Amino acid sequence: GGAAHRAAAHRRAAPPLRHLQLRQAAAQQRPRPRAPDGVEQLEFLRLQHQRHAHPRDRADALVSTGLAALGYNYVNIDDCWSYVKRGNKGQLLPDPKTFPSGIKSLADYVHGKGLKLGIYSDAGVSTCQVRPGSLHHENDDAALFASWGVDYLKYDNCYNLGIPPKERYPPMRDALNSTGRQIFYSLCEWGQDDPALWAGKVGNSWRTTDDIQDTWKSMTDIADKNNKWASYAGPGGWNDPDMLEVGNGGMTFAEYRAHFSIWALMKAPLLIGCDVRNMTSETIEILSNKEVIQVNQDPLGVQGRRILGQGKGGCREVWAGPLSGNRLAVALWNRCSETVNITMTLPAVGLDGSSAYSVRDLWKHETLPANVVGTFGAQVDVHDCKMYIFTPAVSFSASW
Ligand SMILES: *[C@@H]1O[C@H](CO)[C@@H](O)[C@H](O)[C@H]1NC(C)=O
Ligand SMILES: *[C@@H]1O[C@H](CO)[C@@H](O)[C@H](O)[C@H]1NC(C)=O
Ligand SMILES: CC(=O)N[C@H]1CO[C@H](CO)[C@@H](O)[C@@H]1O
Repeated sequence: GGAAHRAAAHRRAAPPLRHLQLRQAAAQQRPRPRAPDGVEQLEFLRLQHQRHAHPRDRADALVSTGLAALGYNYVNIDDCWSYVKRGNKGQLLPDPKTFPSGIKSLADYVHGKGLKLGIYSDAGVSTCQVRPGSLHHENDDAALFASWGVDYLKYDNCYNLGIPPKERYPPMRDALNSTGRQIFYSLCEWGQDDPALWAGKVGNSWRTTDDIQDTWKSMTDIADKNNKWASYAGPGGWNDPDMLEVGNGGMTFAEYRAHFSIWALMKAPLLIGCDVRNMTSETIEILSNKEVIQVNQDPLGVQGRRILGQGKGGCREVWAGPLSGNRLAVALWNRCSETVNITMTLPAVGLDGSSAYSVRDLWKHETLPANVVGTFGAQVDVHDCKMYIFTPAVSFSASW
C-alpha cells in the first residue's frame, strides 16, 4: 500500500483502555500495509520566509543539532513558497525571490542530508496567503511535486468556495497516488468537518483543530479537542493537533514539557515549530528526550488518552496509552494552579491491581528503585507533567 491509499483500511473504535490485551490485539490485527509511518517526527515551520530561516539552513541545523539523528527527518516548507501567479502553462512556480534555484534543487539538497522535503498547498482557489491553490489543479500539481522529489504535502483549507472538505480532499489523494511517488498526505481542514470520522480513507494525518498558539490556553484546549478523537488514530492515519510550540517563548519550561509529553502520548506528528538554529538548552532537552520520542514512535500506534481528572475541575489529570511489549505509558499532568499530588489506582489505567510493575521515569531517565503494586502517584509542579512507562515486573515464583 502507498502513502495516499494506505488509509483504505477501515478503522474501528478501539475498546476501552482497561481491556489492555484486547486493545493491543485489535491494533495488531489492523491491516498495516507499511511501517508505522505517520509518526515520523517532522520538522516544520509555518510561514518560514517571514519567521525563520531558509529550509536549506534549517536542514543544516537539524543535522548539526543532532535532531535529525533522533528522527526529526522532514523539512517542511509552508505557505508562500510559490509565486503569486501560475505560469503560462498553468503550472505552479516557485517564488524567484525566495527559491531562485527552484524546489527540485532544494529537494536534492535535503535528500543529500538524509532528510525529506515537505511542501504546502491548499484545497481551494488560493492559499491562505493568497498564492495559487490546487483545487481543480490536483493532478498537475501533484505531478509537479512528485517530479521535484517532494515527500510530504500539507494541504490547507483557505478560499475553498464552500465546497465540503469530503469533496475537496480525496482528489488530491488520488492525484498523489497516481504519481507513483510515496508522498505523506497531511490534511489541514482545521477539524471543521470532524475529519477523524472520514479522513482515515483520505490522508495520513488530519488536523483536528484550528491553529495552535504559543499559549497554555491554546495548547490545553487543543490537547482536549484532539483527545476526543483518540480511537480513530492508528498506523497510517493520525490525528494532528498541530505543531509543537516548544522553544517559542510563550510558555514555561514545565508547560512545554507537558506539551511535548502529551503530544508524544497522543501519537501526534511531532513537528518542531521553533527556530532550530537558536534553541536554548531547555528547548533541546525537551525536543531531544529519546524516551519520550520512543513513546510517540511506538509500533503499536495507539493514541494515548485522558483517563481521569481529580480535584477542582478535574485538573489533576492522568493520561495513558498502551505500548508494544505489554507496556503502558502514563502521564501525570498537573493542570491546577498549584503544586499537587496526583495518584491513581493501577486498574484505573488498565493495569492489573495485584501485579508488580517496573516503572521508568522518562524525564528523570531512571527506573524507580521499587516495583509498584496497586496504586501509584507523584507530586507534580504547576502545569508540569511527569511521564512513565509501566512494564510488568518479571516475578520469580519458586515452586519447589
Ligand atoms: C496507490 O493506491 C494503491 C491502492 O490502494 C496502492 O496499492 C499503491 O501503493 C498506491 N501508490 C502510492 C504511490 O501511494
Ligand atoms: C504529596 O504527598 C507527599 C507524601 O504524602 C507529601 O509529603 C507532600 O506534602 C504532598 N504534596 C502536596 C503538594 O500536597
Ligand atoms: C533570533 C535569533 O537569535 N536569530 C539567530 C538564529 O541563528 C541564526 C544563525 O545562527 C542567526 O543568523 C539569527 O540571527
